[in-house]
Amino acid sequence: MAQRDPTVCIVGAGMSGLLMGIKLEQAGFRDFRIFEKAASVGGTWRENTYPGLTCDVPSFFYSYSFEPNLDWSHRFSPGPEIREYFERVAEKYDLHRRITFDAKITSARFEDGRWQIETASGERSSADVLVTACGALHQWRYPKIDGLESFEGALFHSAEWDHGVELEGRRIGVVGNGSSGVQMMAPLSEVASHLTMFQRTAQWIFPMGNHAYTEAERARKRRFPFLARGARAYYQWAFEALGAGVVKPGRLRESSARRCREYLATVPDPELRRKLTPDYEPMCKRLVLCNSFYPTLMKEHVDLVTEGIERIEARGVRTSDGTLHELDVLVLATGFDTHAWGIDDVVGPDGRSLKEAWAQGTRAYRSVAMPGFPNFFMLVGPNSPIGNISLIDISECQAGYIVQMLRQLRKGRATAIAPRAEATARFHAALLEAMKDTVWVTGCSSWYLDEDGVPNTWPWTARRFHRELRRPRLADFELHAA
Ligand code: N01
Repeated sequence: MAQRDPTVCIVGAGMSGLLMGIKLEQAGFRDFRIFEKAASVGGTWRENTYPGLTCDVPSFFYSYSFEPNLDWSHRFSPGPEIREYFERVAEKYDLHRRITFDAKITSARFEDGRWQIETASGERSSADVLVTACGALHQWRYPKIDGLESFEGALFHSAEWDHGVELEGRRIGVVGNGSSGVQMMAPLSEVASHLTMFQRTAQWIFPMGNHAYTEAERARKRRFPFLARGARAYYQWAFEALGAGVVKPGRLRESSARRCREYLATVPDPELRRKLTPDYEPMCKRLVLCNSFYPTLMKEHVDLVTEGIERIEARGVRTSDGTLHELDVLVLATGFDTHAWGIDDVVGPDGRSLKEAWAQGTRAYRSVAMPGFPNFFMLVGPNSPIGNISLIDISECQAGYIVQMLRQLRKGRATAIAPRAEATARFHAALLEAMKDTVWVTGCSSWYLDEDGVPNTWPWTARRFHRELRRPRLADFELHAA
């Protein structure tokens, strides 16, 4: 069969889409295009701009391995700095010429041996290979609360921050205490005349300071880049050990849980402490790393409200005890639909859609491919290790794997490749078995769980993920020639 470079369509110019572009360039695949729904790169770091936004993975680890930033300002650097990093990388690798902005792909159908792609504006194109790089946090979730539309103050989701709204001296309410809600509390308390957090479920907090690197520390890393590489290696080791260690029963899970409990015990007011005490195990939900949240809640003008929200009214939030909490600004830090996979309509050659294939629960072959969907690959697909470790590292692993699959197409070994159904079922069965004793299924609701309560994460170590994706096992794939 003739050798030919496949054409590739990448969906999304966030962290993983940019990475895929770079990896394709480096492997000599020049015929690719990135479609981005918005007008600039950066994905979640473009969309999330709330006060106090940081990444909960240390910056030296949350950066591409081949493109270290020697000059991070903090251990957990602020969101705008991370966004600038991705913009710089896109510039450096000259990716803009490959990106079509304001082009949301709404449908992708495998017909006549190619992916036929359509954008929201009706533009059509086709490619041999479709790679989704849409991330897990791109579709924000509005809560279903009665009267939401009747609020007369400013109302917005944490991922859609309205910077035109004056915060100084206003009464601000925050619904939700995940990482987003928790991170924004300290900066909002600096400006609000009154700040109220509406908490539905208490959250475990792991105390973790956010060290600001001094000018001397930064200068040293600029001068001796191996120090930055060392910092990356250290954080990778520490967070991967922590990430894997807390998932399964064992000493690390116990000691991390103890750390959370001890930290909670430092809250002096017994009533506040009671409200903050979760009724499930630490780490069952994604761990929130923060050491400014408890001190913020202790401030005079900050309240933690645990009565359920009955409804939203013109002047504020009415809770189940009948109290009306009057507000000028209401922030919905209510998270994301983490089971929305980017494109509404992906249809394989037999007319079956991805939605139908996932009707009994999302699954994939080792997080990157799907049986019945040839030449279709995913970055940060189902069961990627999305715990408290670097998704960049994970995406690099997946992108490397996808490049190897594309080499099979280039060599002319096949025109269409998809994983075998049995191999995927085997992988998924092992995954479900390994999920059984994970901390995620110990009795809490979290964005890790699907509708059936199955975690959408990776139950094993990051090292195992690296191992399983180092080289494709071609026997697990069906290779079709035209
Ligand atoms: O969202 P969440 P998040 N009434 O789903 C509550 C990452 N991250 O945006 O626990 C009342 O964790 C809900 O309550 P409950 C990070 O990985 C990325 O905070 O379901 N409350 C919960 O408290 C993180 O883990 C960035 O009872 C309602 C909260 O809303 C992930 O994103 C920044 C409610 C949602 O918490 C998600 O964090 C920060 C209702 N009707 C975090 N509905 C980046 O920018 C929901 N809640 C990259």
